[in-house]
Amino acid sequence: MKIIKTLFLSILLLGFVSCDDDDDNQVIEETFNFTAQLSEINDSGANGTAAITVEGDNLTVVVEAQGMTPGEAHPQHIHGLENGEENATCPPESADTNEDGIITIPEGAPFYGDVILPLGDFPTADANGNISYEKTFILGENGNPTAEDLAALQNRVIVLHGMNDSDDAYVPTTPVACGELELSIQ
Ligand SMILES: [Cu+2]
Repeated sequence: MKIIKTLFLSILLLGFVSCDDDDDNQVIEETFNFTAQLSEINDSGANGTAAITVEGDNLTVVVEAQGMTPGEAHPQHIHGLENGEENATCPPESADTNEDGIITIPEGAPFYGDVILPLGDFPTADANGNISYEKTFILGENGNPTAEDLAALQNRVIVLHGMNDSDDAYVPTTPVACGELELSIQ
């Protein structure tokens, strides 16, 4: 009789354990990693890499770029199409609709969309034109988009801006490098 009782208790206990395993009320903060290869736009000579890690409401961005205009601040953003369901892309040369040789922000917008998150403070390229940037943003705070607003980051792109025009005047808005974010499976 004692054995049966023990057995019964064991089964009951096992039952509880497996119930715990199925508990989906637990908050599990998964980490998602995204990467982008940044390629030049507008014959800027700029290129680089970007990596984004999202853990709960923390979004950390790392940008490493070369060939940027030395000593200048370079605006950089996560861009995307409305609601994030459509995949944003980097603009092809044909995006230069007025054919003046420069794809401007609005000319690129049909491909990469609006600014979803400005990656401030914008970094200044060193004397060799290199940028090394890392910052963590809290989603839903300080005017940052929520995780919901960001939607699927693999549908977003990163755009770096800022180069000299043909008169050697620095134009901070001109897109110089772009990369489509991809989810990297760890
Ligand atoms: Cu931008």
